[in-house]
Amino acid sequence: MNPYLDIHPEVAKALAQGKPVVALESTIISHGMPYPQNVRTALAVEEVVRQNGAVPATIAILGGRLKAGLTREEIEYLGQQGQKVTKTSRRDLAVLLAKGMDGATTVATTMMIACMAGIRVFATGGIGGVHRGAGTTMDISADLQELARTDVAVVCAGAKAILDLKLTLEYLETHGVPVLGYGTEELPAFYTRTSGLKVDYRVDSPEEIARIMAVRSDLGLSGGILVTNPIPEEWSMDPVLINGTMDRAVAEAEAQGITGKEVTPFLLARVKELTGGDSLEANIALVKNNARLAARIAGALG
Ligand code: PSU
Ligand code: MN
Repeated sequence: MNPYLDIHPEVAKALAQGKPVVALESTIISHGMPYPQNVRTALAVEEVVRQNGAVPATIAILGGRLKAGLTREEIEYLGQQGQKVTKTSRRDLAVLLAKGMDGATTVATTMMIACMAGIRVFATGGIGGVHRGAGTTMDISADLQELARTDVAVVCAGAKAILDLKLTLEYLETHGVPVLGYGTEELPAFYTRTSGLKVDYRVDSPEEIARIMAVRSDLGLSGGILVTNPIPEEWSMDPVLINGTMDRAVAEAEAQGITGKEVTPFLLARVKELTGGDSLEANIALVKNNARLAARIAGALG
């Protein structure tokens, strides 16, 4: 038993009975969306997981405890705290526990805690990646390295074009992370279904993804897989408009000298401001869509 980990009783019961469980991240709640839409979305996403036959486990750090599965009150608390909560990546984890602090978990730390709890499937919106200009800034999200080492399937809508998507794919290839496209050969780019880049393999059912996970486990291959699930057609945004907005946000971040862990939250907030409510609506729709697929993959794992 991990002495730092609290598994919510409903999650623990499902895991003990071999029932499907889906992990959900909390940086998307604290840093990814404004209050109160963040709380409403987090609860709605949990509901989508349930409707698709799995138990949701939203992951965070509260009072120095790793939490797999949160109460409504805990989700409400994180949503209200917003950016005051520490955005927690791998390097922060032990420090936060030692200090008894709260932390919102990124894709990287949500994967780590899911793995500690025995949860194999995780749904989010977008992952971090290689930033544009990484050749000089070396800004590469710890999410990628975590995908390389931790055995969790991450279901996302691709990554935002605030990143260098081509270099992100190169990095994942180097580190042996398969990038699967759900019903598509093309890498989706979060707000849009297209990026002009190819995924490694197209997959067409949750069962197929579960089979790939089973074979990886049989072979003793460590590391995650990335399942990219395009935003539903009706929510897909105009690529010219959204890409122009992202270019502008990236230029502003550079001009203002934003660095380190502040870069992604800054870009997310600017894109949201510049597009008004549209991007937020699209964001909520794609997270729900990913939660649905993740629940079905968890169900197919058997
Ligand atoms: N990309 C999004 N939405 C998000 C994030 C990324 O489209 O909410 C969050 C996730 O929690 C992700 C983190 O793990 O940002 C990556 O941050 P960084 O680039 O600093 O590693
Ligand atoms: Mn970074």
